[in-house]
This record gives sequence, C-alpha cells and structure tokens, in this order.
Amino acid sequence: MKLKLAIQKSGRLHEDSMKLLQECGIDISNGVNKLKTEAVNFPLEVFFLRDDDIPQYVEDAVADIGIVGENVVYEKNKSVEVVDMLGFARCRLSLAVARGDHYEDVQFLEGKRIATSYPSLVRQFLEKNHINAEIHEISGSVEIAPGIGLSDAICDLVSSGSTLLTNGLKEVETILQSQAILIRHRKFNSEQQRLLDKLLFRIRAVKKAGNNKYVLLNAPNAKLKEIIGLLPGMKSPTVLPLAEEGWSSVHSVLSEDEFWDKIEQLKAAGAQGILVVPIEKMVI
Ligand code: PRT
Ligand code: ZN
Repeated sequence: MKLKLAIQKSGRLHEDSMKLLQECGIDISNGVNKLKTEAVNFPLEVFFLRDDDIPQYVEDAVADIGIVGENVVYEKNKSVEVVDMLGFARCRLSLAVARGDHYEDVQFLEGKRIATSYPSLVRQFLEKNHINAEIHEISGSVEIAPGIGLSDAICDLVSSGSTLLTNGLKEVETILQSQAILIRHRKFNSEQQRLLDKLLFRIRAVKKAGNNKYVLLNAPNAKLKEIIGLLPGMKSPTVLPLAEEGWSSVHSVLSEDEFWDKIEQLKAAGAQGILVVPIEKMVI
C-alpha cells in the first residue's frame, strides 16, 4: 500500500513542498512533469494539482493527504483534518481600501462593495462584525478592482504588502493568518496511519532542525559554569577540553528565536570563537 499525497503542480507552494519531501529523504525526481508520480524510496504516490482542488481530493479520499494553504482549506470548508503546520507560504488574508479613504473601523464597510476570491471567509468576517456589504467574487487581479470602479474595498492575500502599495491601497483588517498545512481525510485505516506517522516523524525532524542551530564555542574554564548556564542543549551541553590549558570547547543547540540574544550573552560571559552551524535533521 502507498500513501497518496496531493501537492500544488506549480505556484507558490510547489517548490517548498518538493523541498520538504527532499529533506525528508523522499526521492520523486522521476516524474515532476507528470500529473502523478511515485517515490522511489518511500511508499508514497504524489499527485500534482491546482491548490484549489486539493481539499476536495483529500475529502473524497482520492488523495490521503495534501499540502495546501490554510486560506484555501478554510475558504473551501471541506471536511478534512489538519495534521501539521508546515511553516512556509506564510501570508495573511486582509481587507484593503484606497489609501486616501478615511478608515476608522469595520463600520466603514457598511453598504460597500468588496472584491475578493475568498467570498466565504469574507462573508463570515462580515457576519461576525454585523456588517452588510456586497461581495463581488473575482478569481484574479483583485487589487485592481477599486481602481477600475468595480469595488470600494478588496480582500486578498498579502505577504510583503507591495502589491497593495503599487495599487494605491492600504491594509485595514486582517481576517486570517495563513501558512502551508498538511491535511488528511477522515477515513484513515491503520496501515495509512502507520505510513503517515512514518512521514510525520521525518517532517517533524526536518522542521525542528530548521528552527535550531548547532553552536560551538571556546570558553575559559573559570567561566564555564556561567556559559553552560546560558545554554539549554538537547540534554546538556557537551564540554571537551581544548589543547590549550585552562580552556574548553562547548557544543550545544540553540533555537532560532532566542539565538541572537543568547549569542550576545555568551560573548559577554567570555565565550570566544563562536561557530554556528545549520542542523540538517533533529530527532529528540
Ligand atoms: O494554479 P494554482 O491554482 O495552483 O495556484 P494559485 O495561483 O491559486 O496560487 P499561488 O501559487 O499564487 O498561491 C498558492 C498559495 O500560496 C496561496 O493559496 C497562499 O496560501 C500562499 N501565498 C503566500 C500566497 C502569497 N503568499 C501571496 N502573496 N498566495 C498569493 N499571494 C499573492 C496575493 O494574492 C497578491 O496578489 O501575492 C500578491 C501579494 O503579495 P505581496 O508580497 O505584494 O503582498
Ligand atoms: Zn489556486
């Protein structure tokens, strides 16, 4: 038996989805230009689809699992289960109005026309805020709608914000934060679950490694206690004597979010020759 995975055929999710598989040691280099291919070294079949179709394929169990943006999953509202957050393709679904508009709060939207490719999420947002507005569903180039008189506001995905800027718009409300997620259908049997667990074990090791750095530094023995106290490590830091009398080499793992603060503190505590190395996989 093989697990069937749906990923985007081309677009913003494609490369990172492929990279994740590669980092998990799964080789699908034999057929990326086809609609379907098989991994050579893992019981996995991969379907290449439009991202919008992935939730339906997974709900219907045509694909067992899929990689897709939260925005698409929640807009389509299919009956699927979220297995894991994958951390890439981060963006937000936001409402934007003309830069010159005087926007104070959501009341601004009362009676207005909003252009979007996300009618369902926009409707939910408006209902929650008790706003009556007209939703115009369009499938692309949403950001030009106000400029050509089609709408008064838009709701679209934003990452850097430059598309809004170049179209004379400003972001006023965020209705959803999104990233790529792994979804599965609800009819898993035990063999499918076993294969998913095997894949998840690898995905989590890759994610964990990406969030951590391996740090090596030299410390005078007199300062060792203080420096070790700053380092969490997986269990506790490794300490090895240096050839030079009175010095030790300390090895540890630091997480990305505390990284710069810790490096400063380590330097201040007397650490020298600090080396920082990326970690490829991390299993704890
Ligand atoms: O062909 P297919 O249907 O598969 O692809 P698609 O064209 O529908 O989707 P694609 O490849 O553009 O995006 C796939 C997924 O990437 C989305 O569903 C999101 O989950 C995620 N993602 C992350 C984004 C963005 N960031 C993003 N910035 N999707 C789209 N954008 C667009 C946005 O619509 C706007 O036009 O980029 C523009 C804004 O970007 P900034 O940087 O100017 O703010
Ligand atoms: Zn799409």
